Amino acid sequence: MPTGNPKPPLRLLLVECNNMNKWVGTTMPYEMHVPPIGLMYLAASARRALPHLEVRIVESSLDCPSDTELARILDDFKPDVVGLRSIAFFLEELQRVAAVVRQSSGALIVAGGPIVKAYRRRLFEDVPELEVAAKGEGEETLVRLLSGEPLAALAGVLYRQDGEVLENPDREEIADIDSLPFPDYDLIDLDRYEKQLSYAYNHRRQGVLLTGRGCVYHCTYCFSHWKKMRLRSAENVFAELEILYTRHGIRDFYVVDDIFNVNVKRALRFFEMIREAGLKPRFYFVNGLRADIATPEFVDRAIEAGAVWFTYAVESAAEEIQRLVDKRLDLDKAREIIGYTQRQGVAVNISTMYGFPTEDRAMAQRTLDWLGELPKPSLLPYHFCLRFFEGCEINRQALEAGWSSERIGLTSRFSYNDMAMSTPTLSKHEMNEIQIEYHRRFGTSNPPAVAAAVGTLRSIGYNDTDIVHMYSVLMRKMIRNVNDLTAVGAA
Ligand code: B12
Ligand code: SF4
Repeated sequence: MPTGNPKPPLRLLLVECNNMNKWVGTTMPYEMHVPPIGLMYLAASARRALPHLEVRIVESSLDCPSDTELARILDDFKPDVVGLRSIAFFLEELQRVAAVVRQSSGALIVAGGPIVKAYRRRLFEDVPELEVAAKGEGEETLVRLLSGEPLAALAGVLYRQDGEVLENPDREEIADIDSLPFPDYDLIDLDRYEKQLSYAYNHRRQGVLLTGRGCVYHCTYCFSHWKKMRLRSAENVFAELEILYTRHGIRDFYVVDDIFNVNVKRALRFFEMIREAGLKPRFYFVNGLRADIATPEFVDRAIEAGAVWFTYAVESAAEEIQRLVDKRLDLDKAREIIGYTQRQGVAVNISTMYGFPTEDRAMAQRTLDWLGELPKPSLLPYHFCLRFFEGCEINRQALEAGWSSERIGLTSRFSYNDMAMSTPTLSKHEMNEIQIEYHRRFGTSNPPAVAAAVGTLRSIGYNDTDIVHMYSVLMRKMIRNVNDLTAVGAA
């Protein structure tokens, strides 16, 4: 018989507010869903600190795309607090979720994630139901909030009081991120995520690894809501991987760091630990690796440890643009290591963009021609049009270059797939030309490029279903059969 007077459970519902239809932009049945590790990190810390806490995590586009489904979840779980994570792009979804929560429950509504840094006080105007918003890193803030710390004393939040929005000072970021508990996989259904497309467009039991927070570089277009760069130790990352591998049967790990290879020594130590333990995972570096600090040794050891997918962030091959955005990538070194990685037979993606302030057609052309010097095209055929996020230095640079603030503000609400808007130095017609040339030379209108990419994908374990679903999303057309792919590409 339990004795004493245990605390009544406190119920926390965490909702990833996203709308995959808006993102993919069509009625495509295949959607990308990635385990929401931001919320899984929050849940792990909150559960460790508050044993009487009951937590549930849902993803709005997966679990409750309709208001009725969301209301049912609220009615069933009866949360005391609802925590919402979102990004600027999904403001309308955050609004929808907050409105349903308020209609169906009396729970405290707290928001977090990149949307808070992007909108700050304005978020309270756009989301009238919002009571508290957490800036930046959320673990400590959430634990203290749930523990009952008065809002006035709680660092790292904005909150509504008597019709006013008040802002407290930022919270100091956790210096030793090895001290954080690992994201809580018990709160998500891995089988369900396996049915969706992963960040690398395949169907797998997905492990998501975040081995560091923040970046040492300061590219002017980059939206980062971490202040200082902090890395987990190789030992700590390996310990998480081992648990996911042995306890959860995960073999596929998607690394979502801003820049995984910033400390090469740490990366090599991590790969060595995997080799020594005899584990056979597959790694997908789905976010940018910095090409001019990657070495053949890094690539070789990564592949030995199971890496099958590398993404190098180049952005522009025009030196003026590299200087403007303060990326200053050594393009010769980048060309060399990208070619080297491609020759190892793994998937290599090259992130490039156009539409920078002051960039004209000739500068944009240099990026296309530079791509033409590589042994192979990027496996993912994306040539992005630059998007602007509130709070980034590049917005000021664009204003200086004569852009209207309205034009700057609008772009963060677009998906990568949406049509680009002209700039003072690049007309819409020129942007179309760039996209057409990109796809004709390197992308989906180039049958040999598509066929080569399909060959690489097969060699790293993609089956026909993965490939058909992946290309249906990339081409925004229903592809029925892998053999139809080159024909569709040519169309
Ligand atoms: C993985 C990822 C994806 C994945 C998965 C989506 C996801 N879960 O975010 C995919 C590939 C689907 C994706 C797509 C897109 N993404 Co994305 N993505 C990321 C990435 C690389 C990592 C996110 C992550 O897991 N971070 C790690 C966790 C621990 O951090 P977190 O989630 O922010 O959570 C912490 C805090 O924010 C806070 N917190 C979060 N929620 C809450 C809630 C409460 C209640 C509290 C108290 C605290 C709190 O506490 C958490 C722990 O400290 C980030 C870049 C980055 N460095 O964060 C971009 C990023 C989030 N993506 C971004 C964008 C723009 C997109 C797209 C719109 C791109 C496009 N134009 O098409 C699409 C949208 C589709 C979608 N579903 O999100 C932007 C958002 C910018 C903005 N101002 O809003 C970012 C910041 C990248 C960037 N620098 O531009 N993305
Ligand atoms: S774009 Fe990449 S390298 Fe540049 S600051 Fe952002 S994360 Fe760092």
